[in-house]
Amino acid sequence: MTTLTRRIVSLLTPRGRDVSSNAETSPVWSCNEWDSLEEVVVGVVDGAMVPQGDAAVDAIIPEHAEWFIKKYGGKPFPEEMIEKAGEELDGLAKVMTDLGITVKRPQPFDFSKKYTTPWWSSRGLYAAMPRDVFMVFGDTIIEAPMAWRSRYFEGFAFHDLMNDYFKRGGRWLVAPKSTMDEEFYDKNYDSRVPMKDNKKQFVLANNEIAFDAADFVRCGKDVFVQKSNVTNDMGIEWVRRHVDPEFKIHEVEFGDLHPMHIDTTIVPLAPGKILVNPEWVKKLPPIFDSWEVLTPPPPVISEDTGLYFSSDWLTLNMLSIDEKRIIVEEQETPLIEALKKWGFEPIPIPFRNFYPFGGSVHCATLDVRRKGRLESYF
Ligand code: ABU
Repeated sequence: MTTLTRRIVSLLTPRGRDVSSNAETSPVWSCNEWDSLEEVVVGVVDGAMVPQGDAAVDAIIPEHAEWFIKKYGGKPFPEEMIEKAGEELDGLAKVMTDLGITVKRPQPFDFSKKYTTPWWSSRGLYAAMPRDVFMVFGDTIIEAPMAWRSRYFEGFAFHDLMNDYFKRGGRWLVAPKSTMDEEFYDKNYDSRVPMKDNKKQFVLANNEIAFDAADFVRCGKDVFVQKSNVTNDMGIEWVRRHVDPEFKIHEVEFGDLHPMHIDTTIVPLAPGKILVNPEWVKKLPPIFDSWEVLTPPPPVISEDTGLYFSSDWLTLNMLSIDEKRIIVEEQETPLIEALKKWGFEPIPIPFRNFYPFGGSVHCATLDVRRKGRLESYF
């Protein structure tokens, strides 16, 4: 697009802005999950705390993990777990640095410090999962309000980075915080009865804005979001109203009965190629009709895989370096073989010790800059 055309487009678009005009110059630019990665934030587990159950935490804790929360809730994660997961995060950072990608890490932050709002008190969680807190739409970083009390101030652990992106020309939009008071959570929600009258139930009342960024997945101009135990209707509507009008937000629903984050449910890997969770996705919305749907083998998990804050499907929580290369956990060998068969080039790394913190490689990262343009793939 020439400068003159850009200028005309910017005069014509409803908010007077051409999103793509900053694609070359902004430190922030990412429109999908697969364009060539140039800069990424990798989380840290230093000082990670186990959350003290609030209703939204309780809503997603698997029964087999309740003992862990009872034992450690409100206390630091055991030192050995932090050490091993920290080594894996450093390894992930090194793999990407060696690939020529700029890697940034969050600043030290004291998550053990108790804080008090007018409604409740809590301690923090961690800065392990930048994906949960931030998402990038073109040249704009959106900071999510979150829905766990232990994550109320989590964004601040990344503010040195965000301030720097802002100073260098990036746009940074912060969603309004909710009170997270008693009314914010639905008192009648019972995680053992996640369906009522054929309708999925969620722990969040819809009285204030709530979303985690990881409930959104980007395919250029089309962005997909699910309602979950951390994302409500008001949160989705806030994003819809505040992103540039080029982005279309599609709400989707799948079969996960305790949903929290969409990045183990549908995983777009390249234009026209999407990996889907076979347990939860029986049918994709018609917009994907022209896309190739890839069905992965079951995850590799053993008795000692401590999945305390997630489903069994962290296997799908991968990070694309580009349309071919994908970073994937090294023990997920059936998936690695399937990816090769489909023409991808998996890059296996050890990441098992990170699983007990609730995510894998996708959760642990935020792709701040990818090459490419804002396009429609449908
Ligand atoms: N934060 C990713 C976890 C999603 C899942 O439990 O499958």
